[in-house]
Amino acid sequence: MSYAKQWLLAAAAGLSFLSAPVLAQVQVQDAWIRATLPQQKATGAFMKIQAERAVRLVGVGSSALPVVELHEMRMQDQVMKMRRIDTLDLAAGQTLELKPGSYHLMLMNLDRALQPGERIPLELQFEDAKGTRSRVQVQAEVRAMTPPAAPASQGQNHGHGHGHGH
Ligand SMILES: [Cu+2]
Repeated sequence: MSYAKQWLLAAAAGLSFLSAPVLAQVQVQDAWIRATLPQQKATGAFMKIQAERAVRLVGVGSSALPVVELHEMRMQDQVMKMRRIDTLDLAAGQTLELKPGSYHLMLMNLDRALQPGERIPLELQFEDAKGTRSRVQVQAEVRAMTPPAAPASQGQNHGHGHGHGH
């Protein structure tokens, strides 16, 4: 599929006089969401974003979730703090990894548990230096992650929580 995409980009570059539709200059890979427990209202979504040209991430959303925000996490006075940010700049050629403990999408006000193996559509909106906007849609896979500490209740052993991704 990436071959086809590269071919399309090359074709669009070669045929630019044909007012071709704006093609995304951004690739999103390895998008995943941390699975939630039934009462859990929020979780994170993570991915790798690669921009061929400098772009700004200006919007995030999902047709399947009530609230999606862009967040950053950073150390502040030796405490990890999370806050919402409106935009995120990517330099040309940069691959930015949204990952636990860093930038992430925050999925909030969840009304149901997100189960491992589910696929959830996420949409990112980018703006380039000319102000042209493009959208990238991805299907993020929900993955179970080993909790940092075992809960005090009786342990349920799910044997599939050890994947560290590819
Ligand atoms: Cu967050």
